Parts: sequence; C-alpha cells; structure tokens
Amino acid sequence: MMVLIGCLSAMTFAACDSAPAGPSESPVSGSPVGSAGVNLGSPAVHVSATGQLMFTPAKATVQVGQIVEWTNTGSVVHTVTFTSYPYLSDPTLAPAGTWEVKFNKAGTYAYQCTIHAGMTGTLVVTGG
Ligand SMILES: [Cu+2]
Repeated sequence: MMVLIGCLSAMTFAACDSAPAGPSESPVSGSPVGSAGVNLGSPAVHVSATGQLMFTPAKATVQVGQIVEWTNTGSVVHTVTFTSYPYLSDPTLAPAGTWEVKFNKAGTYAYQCTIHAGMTGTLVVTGG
C-alpha cells in the first residue's frame, strides 16, 4: 500500500505504470553498461524477488565488475526489467529461477517487474 501511495503522489496517474522508476536514474549512453545471464560467476550481492511482490533489498550497492544475482523466492513469475537497458533484462524470472547482471560502468540503475506495478528496485554501481 505504501508503494502505491508513493507512486500516485510522485507521478502523474498516466505515467505511473510505465515510468522507469526513480528520478535519480541517470541512463548511460554509448557502449553496453554491463552483461547479463546466468552463471556469470560468484554473486557479490543477492536480491530476492518475493512472493510479496517486492525486490528485497529494494536498493543495493555494488562495485563495478561485481555480480548481482536475483532469485525468485516466491511462487509467481516476475521480470527484472531495466527499461533503459533491455540487454540487461530478464523477461521471465520463474519461481526458483535466477538472473545475474555484471555492470562495467558506475551509475544508478533503476529496474522494475513489468508484471507487478510498483515492484521496483535500484542498483547503485560504484567505482570503475
Ligand atoms: Cu513481479
């Protein structure tokens, strides 16, 4: 409920569902900012996509070159969608499934689950 209220108050109603989340996002243009897949290596940061329709932790910090791993700990399908970076996104994170991203550029990266409105997260990538 708090997420819904924040969304409605922070943005226009029409933009609520489609906004890439977070005024702090600063898309980095040019060459790919990272790579994604499964079994990239040993994750430094773990994020759960939960049955409560949340990313936990919702905000995480990782260093350039480290791997972030999402695990779907619930029983419904989620997505890990970086609107500005489709090649980092997983359109189908099935229950018990994992997804990993390794960033090679510092920045603030917002992502969301496109299935569940308001299910958003932020990664802050430092160093590099
Ligand atoms: Cu979801």
